[in-house]
Order: sequence, then C-alpha cells, then structure tokens
Amino acid sequence: MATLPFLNIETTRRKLLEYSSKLSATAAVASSLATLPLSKKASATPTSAPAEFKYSACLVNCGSRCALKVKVQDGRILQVEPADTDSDAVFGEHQIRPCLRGRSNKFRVYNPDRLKYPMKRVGKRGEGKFERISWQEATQTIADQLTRVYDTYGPEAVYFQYGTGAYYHTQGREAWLRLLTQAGGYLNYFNSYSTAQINGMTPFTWGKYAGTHFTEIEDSDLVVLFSLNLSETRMSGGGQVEEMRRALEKSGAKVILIDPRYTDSGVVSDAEWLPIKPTTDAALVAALIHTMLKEELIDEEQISKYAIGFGRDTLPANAAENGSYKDYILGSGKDGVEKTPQWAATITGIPAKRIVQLAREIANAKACYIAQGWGAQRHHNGEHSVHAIQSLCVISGHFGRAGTNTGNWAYSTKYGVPLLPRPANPVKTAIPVFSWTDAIENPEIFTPETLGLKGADKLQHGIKMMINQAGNVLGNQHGDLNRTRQILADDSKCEFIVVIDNHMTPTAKFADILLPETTYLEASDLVDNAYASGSNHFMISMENTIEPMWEVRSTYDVCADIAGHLGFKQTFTEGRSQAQWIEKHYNDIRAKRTYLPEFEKVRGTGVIDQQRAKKEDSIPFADFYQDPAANPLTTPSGKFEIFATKVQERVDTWVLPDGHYMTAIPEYVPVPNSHMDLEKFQKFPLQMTGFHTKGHTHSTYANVGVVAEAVPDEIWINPINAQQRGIENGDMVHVFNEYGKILVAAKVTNRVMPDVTAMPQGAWSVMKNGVDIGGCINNLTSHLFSPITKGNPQHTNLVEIQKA
Ligand SMILES: Nc1nc2c(c(=O)[nH]1)N[C@H]1C(S)=C(S)[C@@H](COP(=O)(O)OP(=O)(O)OC[C@H]3O[C@@H](n4cnc5c(=O)[nH]c(N)nc54)[C@H](O)[C@@H]3O)O[C@H]1N2
Ligand SMILES: Nc1nc2c(c(=O)[nH]1)N[C@H]1C(S)=C(S)[C@@H](COP(=O)(O)OP(=O)(O)OC[C@H]3O[C@@H](n4cnc5c(=O)[nH]c(N)nc54)[C@H](O)[C@@H]3O)O[C@H]1N2
Ligand code: SF4
Ligand SMILES: [Mo]
Repeated sequence: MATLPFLNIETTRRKLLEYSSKLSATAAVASSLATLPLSKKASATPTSAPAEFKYSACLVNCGSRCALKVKVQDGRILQVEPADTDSDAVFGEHQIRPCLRGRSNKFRVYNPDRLKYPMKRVGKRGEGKFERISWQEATQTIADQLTRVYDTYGPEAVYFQYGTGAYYHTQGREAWLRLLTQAGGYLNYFNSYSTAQINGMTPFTWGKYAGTHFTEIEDSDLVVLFSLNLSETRMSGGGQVEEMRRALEKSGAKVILIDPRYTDSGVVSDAEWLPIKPTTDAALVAALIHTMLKEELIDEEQISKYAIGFGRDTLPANAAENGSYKDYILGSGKDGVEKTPQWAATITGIPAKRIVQLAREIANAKACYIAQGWGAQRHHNGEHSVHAIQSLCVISGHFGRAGTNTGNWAYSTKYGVPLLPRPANPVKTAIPVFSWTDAIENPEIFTPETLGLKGADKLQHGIKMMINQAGNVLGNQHGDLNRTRQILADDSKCEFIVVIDNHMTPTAKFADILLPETTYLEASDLVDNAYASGSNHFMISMENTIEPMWEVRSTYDVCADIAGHLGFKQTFTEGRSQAQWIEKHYNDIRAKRTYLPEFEKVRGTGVIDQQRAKKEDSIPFADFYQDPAANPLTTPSGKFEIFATKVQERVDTWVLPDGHYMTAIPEYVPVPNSHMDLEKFQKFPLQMTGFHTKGHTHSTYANVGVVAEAVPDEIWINPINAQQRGIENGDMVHVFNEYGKILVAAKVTNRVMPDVTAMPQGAWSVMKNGVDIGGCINNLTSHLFSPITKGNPQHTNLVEIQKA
C-alpha cells in the first residue's frame, strides 16, 4: 500500500517545522512535532520480527466507529490502515474506512503529552503541578475520598462528569459507573452537550426521536438540509456520508443547504447554499409557511389530520384563544406581526424572493427530504428552531412516506453489544448536563421549576467530588471557561477531582488525582457500531496492538482495585478479568445469533458480522401517516404537536431568568448574544458560531500535529468584514467579547456569510496573560441555558475581531 502523502515523514517534518515556526505559541502542534521519528536512520534500523497486522478501533465520539488495521513490528506501531472487511457486499462497494483522524492514531499514541504514571496534585488546583505516585496510593486515595464524601454529604454529592472521548464497553465509563453504583451511587445528569434541545424537545412534538435513514433519498426529488454537515461530522466510509452520496447518485435530487457557512457537505453534494444568520431558522420557516398559506399550497384539512395547533380549531385546552401557529404567522397572534417573507429577510439575511421560491419548491416537491444537523439547535433558542423545522415537514406533508423525513437526523441501528452490567443508581436526582458548574457554585438555585431538576425538589449540597473519565469539559468544552476555571480553582467548593485521560489536557490540569488510561491501540474490547453508522451495523473485536506503555492501565483493573479498597472486589469483578467479560459478552450475543463462530476464531479480527437495516423499515411514523387514528403518536394528543401541550405546562409553571422566553409554538425568539441583542451587537458586531471540524473530534486528536497541519484551526471571516478591519488571509487575530479573548489565525473566505464568523470548536485552551493563545472557542461562549430544555447555547455568540 502506498504511503499517504500526509504520513510521509520527511515532507511532514519539513512542513511541520514551517508551520510550527508560524505558530510557535501553539503548544499542541509543537509538542506533536516532537513525536515524529525525526531520524531516518532510526526508522531504517534492521528489525528482527516481521511486521504483522492487528485490529483496533477508533472509539471517539464522532458518531462512527471505524476498525483500524494496525501494522506493528517489534512491539511498535508502524502505520494505521483501513481494515479490509471481507463482506463489502453488505455495504456496497466500500468499507468502513477510517478518516484522517483514525489514520493518525500512531501520533496520538506516541505523543509527548501522554500521561504515563498516576499522579497527585502538588500546586494550586488548576496550576498543573503534579508528582508521580504509585497505583496503590492513587486507588487508595480515591477510595478514601469516596468514603469521606459519602459519609459527609451523601452520594448525591458525587458527580460522574460528561465525557465522550472513548466509548469502551468493558472499561472506562462503564467500569466507573459499575463501581459507583455498587459503592452507593452518584448524581445523575440528563441531556448531552450534543443534542439537549432536539432530544429534549422532540418528545413534546413527535413523541419520540426518530429520523429516516439517508438511503431514503433514493426516492426524493428535493433535499433540504438545515445545519447538516455529514462530510465533516460523519466521515466514516461505513456511515451516513457514504449513504447519502450513493442515494443522491441514484435520485439526482436537488440539494439545498441552509447554513451560515458553505460547508464541505455543500461542496460535495453540489448544493445550492442559502446562507442564514445563526439562531433564525424558525423565522425562515414561519415565512415559508406564510407563503404556503397565501398561495394556497397546503391542505389544512390534511394538517389537522396529523397535527394540533396549526389553526384555532385544534388547539388544546391550555392554549390561548389566538395561540395557534396560523395566528402567529398571519399577525393575529399576541405579537400582532405578520410573518411575511420581507419580515424574515431582515432577520435571516435570506432575500424575500428566495424565501417565496423555496416555499413553492418544498410544497411542490413530490418527496422532500427535510433534515437538521444539530448546529441549529445548539443555540439559546434551539428548541424553537427544532420545533419549526419538524413542523415544516408535517405542514408541507413531507413525512411518513418514501423519500421523506421527520426533520430530524437519523440515529443508526445498534448491533447490540452488551456493556458491563450495573445495578440501578440508588440516587435518583438528575441535573441538566450543562448546569454542573452551578451545581458546584450555587446548588440552592436548583428546583424542578428553575432548572428542570429531576428526582428531587432541591439539591442537598451540590457537587463535592467529581470523576472525569475521557472528558475535557472542565478545561475546554464547557461554556464560559474563564468562569468555569474560577469555580474549579476553589477546592473548598468541589473538594476532590479525579481525571482519567491519555494526555495532559486542559482538564487534566484541574485534577487532584490524575490517572493514565490505555489509548484505543493499547486496549482490548468488544464494541458496537456507533450512533451514526447509517443503516449499517456490526461489532468490532479489538485487541491491544502493542503492550500498554509505562504504567498505563485499563480502568477495569483500576476500578477493581478501588472496589478492593472499599471491600467489594468480588462483587465488582464477579471473579472475571476484563478479557473474560469480553468473552462473556460475545457468548451472550452468540446465544441469540447462533450462526456466529466461536470467540477464539474472531478474537481481535476487527469488524464482525456486518448487517444492514432493510430500506422499508427506514421510514419512521409510516403507520401513523397511513392511519393516524389507529396508530397515534405518544404525545398527549396522539398527533404531532405544533402547539406543544407539554411545553405550555412549562410556560405556565416554570420560573425563567430575565430576558429568557419560551413558547409552545415554533416562534422565532430573538435571544441574548445574537444579532437581535441590539445593545451588545453594537459593541460586538459579528455573530460567531462554532462548528465541528474534520481536524479533530472535539478536543480529541487536536494535539496531533499531522492532522493540525492538514486542517488548521482558523476563524472564518467574510472578505467584507476582513477588509473593514484590515485583516488578510492567514493573519493572526484577536477575537474577543465580554467573556474572554483568544488568538487564532484568520481564514478570509466567501464561504461564510457577511457579519457572521465561524470557528472550529475543540482546540486546546492555553492561557497566557488572560489571552487564550491555543484558540479555544469556549473562552468566548456563555453559560446561559436555553429556556425549555436547559441546553447549551454554545453556538450563540457575539464577538469583535482585531488584527493581532
Ligand atoms: N470531525 C468531527 N466530527 C464530529 C465531531 C467533531 O468534533 N469532529 N463531533 C461529533 C459530535 S459529538 C456531534 S454532537 C456532532 C455535531 O454535529 P452538528 O451539531 O451538526 O455539527 P456543528 O458543526 O456544530 O453544526 C452543523 C452546522 O450547523 C451550522 N449552524 C450553526 N448555527 C446555525 C443556525 O443557527 N442555523 C443553521 N441553519 N445552521 C447553523 C454550522 O455552521 C455547521 O456547519 O458531530 C460529531 N462528529
Ligand atoms: N463551543 C462549543 N463547545 C462545545 C461544542 C460546540 O459545538 N461548541 N460541542 C459540544 C459537544 S456536542 C460535545 S459532545 C462536547 C464534547 O466534549 P468531551 O466529551 O469533553 O470530548 P473531547 O473534547 O473530545 O474530550 C474527550 C477527552 O477524552 C480523552 N480520551 C480519548 N481517548 C481516551 C481513552 O481511551 N481513555 C481516556 N481516559 N481518555 C480518553 C481525550 O484525550 C479528551 O481529553 O463538547 C461540547 N462543547
Ligand atoms: S474519527 Fe470517526 S470517522 Fe474518523 S476514524 Fe474515528 S470513528 Fe472513524
Ligand atoms: Mo456531541
């Protein structure tokens, strides 16, 4: 196999030197440079054993799960290749090929940022000063602290932090949660950083979350994508991006992309791009429906058959008389404003004429596939955008039949590999995931009516101890990092923090005890396909391709030791090693799928048993579409709720902070930190949205130099705005607002609309004199929750930019 250009060591080394001299402040790049074998002579040293291939997997949170074929020699990784699966017939003519990040794993493993030994903090919390300790001392300290916090505050004071860096089945998160539930419990969270608004809202609209597989586009004549960027966020060859490409090849459907950026997906699918200002999707939808009503392009009788709240006649009992969506659109609702295309044009930035034309295109399409990625919902008013886009499907009649969708983004079928089992958590209290800093700082503000607290009327003591496994939210991924760092630095608030990672991340610096875990390539497991493999599903048997280096260990063994200190090792292990759990899980599957071979035959062979969901099973709510009376939805009305009865209950009973607003219909709501926040907009006149870049998966892989070289982190600025500020492509710029200031390179491009900027999220934060020279976006984001689901508003930001 030919070497990939970006893995050519000599070229890479030269380019990296150029690159790192430009960006010498960027610690991540500079340190990765040191990982490359710089001496040609060293790599040419004759070796004794022949090279062999072993199989691992990339367990990161990109929605895919790719097997990695790893070439090893003398216990060292030479190269990572795509696994050649034997049943291409299942997926068509392609494989579950890993993307550039998966292929770069060698550089993630041999990285000088690696954590090598257990350590304890010696300086102030957050300062990053540590001392090496033994595993015995580390595990004993954790057991002692857990006992102390349980005895002093009770189990609700122990928090297992959100962290998505590694989806293991028999170590990592699963091992910690088994340990904690057996030890006495921990404070739960609900929501995710990914989908708080869409997953929180959809039960009120569709009853349950579902999306149609992209294979259905084979039968579409029009595809409308809101904030959906498969080419960058679903890069696996076995996943959704490939499915969509093939389906488009068959149908030749026109693609319309609604996004502030002309994304890679726009390029790949030859889409027409309608640039839209962030937070305004609900305004666009309102004007689309306005046109459909005025031009009589929709059938109101049909809408009433499937939905409530479009007109007054189908409003539920808790609605105001003029509270229908049609009232809102035609100007007879409580704001008295007609939602004309001209009205929407000033808010969204899309010309009124184009809005009218889009309404006609959607209404006249035979089968329009309408979907949304999760960018439009990661906003302060994200719930309303979600609701509007879903309602558009129902109102225009594009759901429940071939070639259509629900407005959502499909999850994939899981193969069904078991996780380490655990008893139910004895603690029932759950906080919204984005509220954890408040659960440390002001636990008294938590009630069911203020922050949607579940399982209790109030929090007892807030968070006093935190376990942070494979997550970087503490120092990198949460909103408003300056505030977050201040809260964490005070060790009288959250008294004890354990961090388990592979690398010395910004979060690791906040650990009291810091533990090194195996990287994917040093670990063994049996894992499922991930949540975005499209209609494909399979399992992967991975075996450590090299021996774990230094004192790095699997967290299964670490948690077993902690259980031992607490006196229940046997309960934790049930007498099994991790390898024996893996084998047990396989045999449990084999008991049902009797055609599978014995474990010995498949152990460590990568992808096993590829399956594909049937296309006819792909369309959600098809039975409801056929006969809504016989197959009602699980909403209170049994129909899709354009007026969401359950949201109105919150409107009536919940207490919101000043300036926050919620409504039961899909209204456009102007929000803080958007261009409609007029006072702030004068000071910070650029909207800024983050995006998930192909250069890293959040912060994972962001310390790998070869990938950083291929996909640098840059802030996208439209030439008009750049010229106003004397900024040229490649210039280093300061981006700032009331929350903080960062330094990053500028990409001057027409691929982002004027007055909107966009930057990748996930770069490692490196603070120097109050400025983040690592360019992490979260020094500029806020911690204001969205009103209905208390989700993260991390894409809703205003900034100003200056040449540095
Ligand atoms: N390469 C890579 N892949 C990933 C990840 C990664 O970090 N890197 N992360 C993974 C994870 S955990 C998740 S949750 C998903 C995230 O998937 P998404 O949430 O869909 O990804 P984003 O890039 O945040 O947003 C998608 C698009 O929304 C646009 N957008 C922002 N605001 C608005 C708006 O108000 N309206 C409209 N119409 N568009 C808007 C952005 O410009 C962006 O192009 O991706 C997964 N895949
Ligand atoms: N501004 C802004 N912020 C965002 C987002 C955004 O769109 N904009 N997106 C949000 C979203 S959707 C998400 S899901 C979160 C993601 O936030 P996180 O879940 O924190 O994900 P990562 O940043 O990738 O951090 C994962 C950590 O796991 C570590 N890791 C990787 N492999 C292993 C392993 O095998 N063992 C151990 N112990 N550690 C490992 C990595 O080194 C890394 O430190 O970020 C959120 N933050
Ligand atoms: S980051 Fe995602 S697409 Fe890339 S190799 Fe890993 S699992 Fe596959
Ligand atoms: Mo996510």
